[in-house]
Amino acid sequence: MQQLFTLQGKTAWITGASYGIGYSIATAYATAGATIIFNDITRELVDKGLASYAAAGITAHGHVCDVTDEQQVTALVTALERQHGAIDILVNNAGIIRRVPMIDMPADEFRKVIDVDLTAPFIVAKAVIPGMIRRGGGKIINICSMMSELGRETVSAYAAAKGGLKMLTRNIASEYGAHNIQCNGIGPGYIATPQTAPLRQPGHPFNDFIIAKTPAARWGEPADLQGPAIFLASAASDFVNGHVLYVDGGILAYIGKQP
Ligand code: NAP
Ligand code: GCO
Repeated sequence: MQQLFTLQGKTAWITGASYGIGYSIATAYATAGATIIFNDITRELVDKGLASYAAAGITAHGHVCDVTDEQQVTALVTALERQHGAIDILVNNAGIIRRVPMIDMPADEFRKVIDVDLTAPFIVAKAVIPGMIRRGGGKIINICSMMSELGRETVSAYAAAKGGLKMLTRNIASEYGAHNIQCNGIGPGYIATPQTAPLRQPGHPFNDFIIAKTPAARWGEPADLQGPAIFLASAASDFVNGHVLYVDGGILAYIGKQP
């Protein structure tokens, strides 16, 4: 049964994984036997990530690549496939958020969020899928969000992107399932990372709100995503396709604690 969950001999590329959720998923994959490739947008971040992986005893391969730049992505995939062979597992993790009331948000800022959170997963998956087809299959995992299902004030661009990412996930599953490619999503709840640090400040009303909205009565930790990520990257999920696995402590199931 353990063989179902091993990643031994697999090559995994996790985008934007110098820290945060991507780093946590990458360390779990390394522990499960995978070779780890990650990218980030600056040399400084990649070096920071390499140091973190090394401190955890992991020999990771780090590359500077802006996932919104199709030329950079295509060149990196060519180099990775030459060095490692086809990429077995892709995690589209890189993402940004801008919390601005919609009517105050400049269109170019809206486009930037869509570019990173939706267009980039398209660009990276488009570059990786041909190699997966040649190799006889692969796993694609898109990091979606509560905002793939729910809206809230100030996150219109992010919700639009993550809602689209859910449907892109389903479409890749539909279009490439016949090539033994499984494409699924992970929908984290509210996780304690730099991205949510502004919401977790002591006394911030949103902090209390999320605790009341989460049956687990706590913020998630990046480590909470490791088991689900291994499941979706392993043979254990070979007949799971087009699914978004919500790892949210129960938020989507719960009306919230009575004040
Ligand atoms: P994070 O701490 O902000 O990390 C995001 C990573 O992506 C950073 O390393 C960032 O680099 C990188 N990145 C951003 N734009 C990039 C680009 N154009 N090219 C390459 N790398 C880029 O975020 P996180 O909390 O770990 O979240 C990771 C993913 O999970 C995101 O897709 C996010 O939307 C999603 N998510 C997060 C939560 C949560 O509660 N934290 C919940 C649900 C879903 P920089 O430092 O240069 O920006
Ligand atoms: C926000 C938060 C959320 C989380 C996550 C929830 O401002 O509402 O940043 O969007 O990042 O996406 O799943």
